[in-house]
Amino acid sequence: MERFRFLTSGESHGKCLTAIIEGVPAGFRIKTAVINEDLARRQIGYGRGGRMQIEHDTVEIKSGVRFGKSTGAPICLEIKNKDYANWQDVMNTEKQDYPTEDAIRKIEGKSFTTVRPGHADYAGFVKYNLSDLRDVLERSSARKTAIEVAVGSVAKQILKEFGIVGFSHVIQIGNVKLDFYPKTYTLIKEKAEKSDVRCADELTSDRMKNAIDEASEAGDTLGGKFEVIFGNLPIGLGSYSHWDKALDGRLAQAVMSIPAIKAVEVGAGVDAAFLKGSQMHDELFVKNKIVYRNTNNAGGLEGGMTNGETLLIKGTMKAIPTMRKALATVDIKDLSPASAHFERSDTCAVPACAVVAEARVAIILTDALLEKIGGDSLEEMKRHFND
Ligand code: EPS
Repeated sequence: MERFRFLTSGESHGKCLTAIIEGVPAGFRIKTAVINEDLARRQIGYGRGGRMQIEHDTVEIKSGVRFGKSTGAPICLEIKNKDYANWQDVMNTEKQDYPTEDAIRKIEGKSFTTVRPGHADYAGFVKYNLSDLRDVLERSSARKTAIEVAVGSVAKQILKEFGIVGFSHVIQIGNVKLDFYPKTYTLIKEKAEKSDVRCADELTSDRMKNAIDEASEAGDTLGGKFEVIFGNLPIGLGSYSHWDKALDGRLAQAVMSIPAIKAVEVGAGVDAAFLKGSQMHDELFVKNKIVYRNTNNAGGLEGGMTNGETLLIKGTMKAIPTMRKALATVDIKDLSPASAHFERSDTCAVPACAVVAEARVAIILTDALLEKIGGDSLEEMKRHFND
């Protein structure tokens, strides 16, 4: 069974972020410029912190692609952290036997022991038996989602060959909700791409930005909600035959494991609780031998499989736990009461998170497509797809 899978490595302020993707069949056009566009989309977003001014994320394809086309070999991607220039002493991978006084000052300056409630700090410190929470922060940071977006961009380039396309948009920040959706998905996409909070309505975008400003002034942070939409999916990706083959479960895991996600919904999602069977289920009709439906409460998934309708996934992100308004916590040095650690962070990262979720969904869909149609080359996949 063909699989599209990947591993990443890299710390927030380390040298670079790396991914190795396995399972890209030969013959696909993989464009660096397209990956870089997606990386830039992740960086945009009102409410982001100072780091986004330092980084201009660009990818280097290091293997698995020749003359712009995949060869079937593993693809290695790398994004350099520009900020590493300022962290070389702190993030050095080698043990320094005689560190300079300057290096010691820098390392101590970046060490911390006051747990941030809501972050990975406390459980990470206990689990890995660490003494400096810097070691937890560096890998648990959402910085690693940059390389995941690069992997997702490769997946999107594969899906596009089969006409499968998708996007993401923000539907809530704090208590500001998108109430009026533009009529078509094309319009939602166009408008969301133009908004610096990825929201498809200008007035709502402005209200979202005001909410971010207010939170920022108060030293607070904001969460929200986004939607990922993919269309033109063939029927039958995923399966009802076993729990781990169900596509809804695989998509939920992919979105749920993005840092700070607290809920994932498919189609009507949590509103399904309020709907009677007669209101919830999408009736089928036929015209000219083509089956169609007028509603999509199922969000494109029935029985853990794509059903030919548009895939609709929502994600809820909690407010970022690194806050100027310090919460009560403990110091792990001596378990004394303390104020939580603060360092440069974002006030709101929901727009960026939407782009990350779009990438994760694309990865799962590519895996499921390969699983269904198989093939070691684009040509072979196309033959299987059209059969
Ligand atoms: C991020 C980079 C980080 C943070 C953010 C996401 O940069 P720095 O820590 O250097 O400011 O802006 O990470 C977090 C908020 C977090 O809690 O991990 C990025 O590239 O997305």
